[in-house]
Amino acid sequence: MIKTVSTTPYLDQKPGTSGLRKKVPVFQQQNYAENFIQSIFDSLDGFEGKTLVIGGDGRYYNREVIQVALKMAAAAGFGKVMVGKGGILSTPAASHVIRKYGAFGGIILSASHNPGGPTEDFGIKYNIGNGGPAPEKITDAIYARSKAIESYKIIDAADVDLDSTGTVKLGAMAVEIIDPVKDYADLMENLFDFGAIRDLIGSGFRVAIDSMSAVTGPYAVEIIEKRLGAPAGSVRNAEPLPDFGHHHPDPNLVHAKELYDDVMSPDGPDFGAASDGDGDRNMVVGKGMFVTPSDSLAVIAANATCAPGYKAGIAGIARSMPTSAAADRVAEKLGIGMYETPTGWKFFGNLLDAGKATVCGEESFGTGSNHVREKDGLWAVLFWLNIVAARKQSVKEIVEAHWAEYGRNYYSRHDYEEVDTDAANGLVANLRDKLATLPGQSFGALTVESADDFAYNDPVDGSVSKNQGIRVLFKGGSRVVFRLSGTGTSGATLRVYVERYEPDASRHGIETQEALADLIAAADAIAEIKARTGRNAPTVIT
Ligand code: VG1
Ligand code: CO
Repeated sequence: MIKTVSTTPYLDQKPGTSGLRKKVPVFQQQNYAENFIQSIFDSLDGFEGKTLVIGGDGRYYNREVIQVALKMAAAAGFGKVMVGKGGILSTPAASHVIRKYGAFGGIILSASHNPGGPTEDFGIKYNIGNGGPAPEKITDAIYARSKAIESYKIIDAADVDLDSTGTVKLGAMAVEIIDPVKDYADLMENLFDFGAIRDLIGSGFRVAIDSMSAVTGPYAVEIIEKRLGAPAGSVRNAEPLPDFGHHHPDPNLVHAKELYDDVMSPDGPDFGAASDGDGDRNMVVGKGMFVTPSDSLAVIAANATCAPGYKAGIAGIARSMPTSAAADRVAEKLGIGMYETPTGWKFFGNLLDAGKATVCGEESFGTGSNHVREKDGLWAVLFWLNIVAARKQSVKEIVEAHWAEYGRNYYSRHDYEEVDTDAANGLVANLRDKLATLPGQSFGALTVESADDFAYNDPVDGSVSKNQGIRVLFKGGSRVVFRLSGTGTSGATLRVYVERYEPDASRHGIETQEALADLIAAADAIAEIKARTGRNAPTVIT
């Protein structure tokens, strides 16, 4: 019943920041998905008879690849596969299921915040037994294998019905179709004070959640409406659609603008939140206050003990290098460890496993903790609701009080999307060449103090990751960071991260872009962005 099919390698299956992401037509090439899945299995040891978790964000091509992955897992010798009903599992829920049931690992089918549909994006990611994204050692092995693969194994069998829960046999392997929501919702109920949040909502505090027609819909309806008692309809765009309703499922001020405008309107909700395609990102907005993801990490860390699951305090904080240093000030005050990692959640896994960090965050709308090994959108939303309920203050009051206590890190990211790849590579190469000569140079009133290409030494396993983003630090503590995206699927995306620390509370009310204007001009002067990309303005500002 097991067939061995011969194949030829594709040379472009290098996993990026978060798995392999390509346009659907690329994945639809003959044996493309099969090659990559076999390359994953060939890079792993000792899974015979063990359990694999499979789920995805419901985007176009999800169901087809799940059927292939199931039949290949059976041929590879897994004992059991657990799949979310309908092929659905949000990324944090998949991480939790892997951990809770002691699975060997998991395959998550998602291209996260990238659009979905027949000509849009698809992705495959492998997570290890701790529930987190495979570390570079494994993704490098998968890539190497994909360039040499000559055959894959698959069993000949009918498709599995993904729409009814229960266990069926696929060859010698068991396939258990599970409720994708329940385990995750139970976990959230254990971590947060649902009673206090229920009382807050019962007292008339209005919550609006935009699931952006992506995977979090069923989770948010169960948790926010059913368990926490928010009125029906509090979760909008709650049905996961294969093309996300033609939207970009990226929760930020550009793509979740409708929700933002709604919360900012005089009779709009008190609290708004949105999640991305696979449910690991979050945007939090309070009336009159958009919370930057970097601030969100800092506020959550500073108020962690409000939530029952974190009552004992946190052991440490980790953030990606481009994320603002707002959380560093909290760590300093709490006297706990602070870790600065490269972009991408895979770098947090070791710190979480070793108990060095409890909460982690990225500027890209990602926050999470040691409850799973992925960032977690709804977790962050619930944490905020828990803090609001415990402090009996609005989001705006909480953030302003935080700035008054710690100072404010003005922060913005400018993305230049679908830039010509050669132009983007040239820009970065030019920056690298300049690094040594930048210190001492002035741009307007700003003088460069130091400049480097960020390298990370993992304090747990000693591995080194180089070339993780170019940092230019100015005297006084402001900085700009440049790096190329590792999740895009067409051309290159240049990300420019800009940050200024302002301790003076009387200067905390400035509009962000205005507060950063001189740094934005310096970034252009240093990297020659306009000249090299031909762009006058960023595509997306967050
Ligand atoms: C982006 C973000 C990064 C995040 C990654 C995956 O990567 O910047 O912080 O971890 O997406 O998030 P890049 O390489 O494009 O900058 V998700 O929600 O796609 O799983
Ligand atoms: Co995501």
